[in-house]
Amino acid sequence: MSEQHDPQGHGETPAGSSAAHGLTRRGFLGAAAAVGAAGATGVAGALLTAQSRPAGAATAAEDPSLKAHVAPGELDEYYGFWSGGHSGEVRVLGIPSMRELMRIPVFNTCSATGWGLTNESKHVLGDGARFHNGDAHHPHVSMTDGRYDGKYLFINDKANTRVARIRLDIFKCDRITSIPNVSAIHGLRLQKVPHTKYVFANAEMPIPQPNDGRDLDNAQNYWTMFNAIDAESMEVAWQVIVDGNLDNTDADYTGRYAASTCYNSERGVHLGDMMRNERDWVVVYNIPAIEAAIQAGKATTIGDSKVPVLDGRKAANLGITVYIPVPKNPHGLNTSPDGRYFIANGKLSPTVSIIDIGKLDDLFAGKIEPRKAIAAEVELGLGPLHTTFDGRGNAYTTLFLDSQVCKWNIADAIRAYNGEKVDYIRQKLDVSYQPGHNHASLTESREADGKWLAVLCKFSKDRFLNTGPLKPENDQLIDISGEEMKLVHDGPTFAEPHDCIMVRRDQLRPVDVWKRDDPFFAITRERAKKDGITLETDNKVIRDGRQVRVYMTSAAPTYGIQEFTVKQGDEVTVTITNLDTVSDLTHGFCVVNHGVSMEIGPQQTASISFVADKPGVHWYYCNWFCHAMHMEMVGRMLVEKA
Ligand code: K7E
Ligand code: CUA
Ligand code: CA
Repeated sequence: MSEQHDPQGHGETPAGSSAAHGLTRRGFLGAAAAVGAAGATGVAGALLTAQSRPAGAATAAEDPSLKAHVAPGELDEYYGFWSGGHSGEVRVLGIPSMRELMRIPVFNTCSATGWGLTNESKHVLGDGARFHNGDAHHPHVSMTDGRYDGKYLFINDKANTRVARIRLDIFKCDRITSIPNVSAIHGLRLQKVPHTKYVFANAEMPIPQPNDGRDLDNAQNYWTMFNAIDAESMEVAWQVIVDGNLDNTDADYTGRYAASTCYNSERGVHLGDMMRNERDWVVVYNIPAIEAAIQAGKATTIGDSKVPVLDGRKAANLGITVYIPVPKNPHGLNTSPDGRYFIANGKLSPTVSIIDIGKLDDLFAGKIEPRKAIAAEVELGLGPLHTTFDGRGNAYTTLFLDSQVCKWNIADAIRAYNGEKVDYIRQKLDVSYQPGHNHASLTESREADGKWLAVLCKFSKDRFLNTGPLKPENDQLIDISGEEMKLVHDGPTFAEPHDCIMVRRDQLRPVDVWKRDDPFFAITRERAKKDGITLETDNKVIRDGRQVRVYMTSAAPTYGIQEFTVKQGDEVTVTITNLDTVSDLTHGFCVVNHGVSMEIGPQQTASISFVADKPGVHWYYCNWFCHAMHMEMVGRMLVEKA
């Protein structure tokens, strides 16, 4: 197996500007070992960890992977929420076991739960129900006073320009908002303080505005926007037009600032154009100034959209944005948990830029030049993409091209930048391979606890059994509780968790059984009410022209209605209320040969609509294993010839 850099891995490297060209990974490690003692020890340790597992009985000191072992029946310390990339879903993992606990369908269609098929999920999907794909990158948990409050998880859809909310009491997506006037929502983070009032979302791709066929080939008239979505109503609160494009974003711990990286200050449309400038920038948004400008009537609207839009381009001079030049095509943007810094990750530059949040007031007041807000700009290695934190003053940055995580000390980096002779790099750990995001436990909150670090590697290559041309990605878990990072687990994943977030298990309060008045199925309850149905007791068929509404209950192992008759061509809606109150007693409803499938959890009401287009006998059955007589939980739909 080749140790050369992947050709894919080099897609973003500017020709001729990288020292990595022609250098093998092994070669680079040799070079790094010669550079710093701390780095060299780390690398050697990493190689040992990765290559030689002690045989037979071992202690946690000898085999760090034992620390991640969660015995059968024991519970994990953390919930991990993993984005599902272009599979469009969210996955729930236990940490440190890395056991997959659940999948939450969001922008995809789910054969098991009926997401995208049921009436309730179609209602959530709204306009977007016509899409059957999504590209979910950035999962983030709502906060109060800079701590995870366990209420919601938000996630973006780059593919179809949406933002979704998942309720963390039921682990279901309850709202999806399509963002107008923009294209491809990428970076997403939440206001941390005083609470998550806004979901901040970057639109990545510049487009003409309105995008109605004008200016098709005039890229100098393409623009993009920074978006704020109200976390409770899920309405778009406002949008800010910016120069360049937008990649990742984060918010501060005062509630006043958010910042985004821009890699395409050139506003180029081709790869070469986007890499012309030595520096792009970080855009900083002044949230109170934005709210004041809207109050002062400075916003406009675009096309049919009612969302207030402010002009945050440099030339507009509204005092709502500043542009801080940083090298070159930066990617990740991460706020340190002490609230002091925004860190922009250089990607095509081997550096990270540390922005002093304490200087932003002066910057917006025009008292200092933008570059004066840079506290330090230090070199870490090749292809820095994302940074995470342990709450003890250290940062961990993924080096995509070097296939490493670099642990470095923020205070020492600033001292070194100011001329002191200090080594700010603590360790470089080899990961397998080409890491994108990394994420330490509780890192986006004031409570960053420096225990576990997940590193989401884009390539697994030879780490797992060969699955043909398409290989899994590799999510590695690293113990960061000590001085030295220790690799403890390799976790193969399917396309493509970009990012994850870990929250302490006591920070979530999921329910066991649905509440009968849950708003998730309010639309169905309303319809039943109009039909004069009591969902908890009635088993009835209502005919309304060509529409047939079948209401039934379920209790293991029977449906309240075991046969119903319709006419060919009828539009049938089956609504089932699960009377079982026992935890984990989920029923399903699947009609053979009709593409009909759904989950009905304990005390849930779920409904699904379809056309009975084939005369004959069509069995329906329960497809969630519920009882010793689960196989017998069946019924017949009799369809009379038209
Ligand atoms: Cu893949 Cu956060 Cu969308 Cu970086 S992003 S890797
Ligand atoms: Cu009900 Cu299986
Ligand atoms: Ca650029």
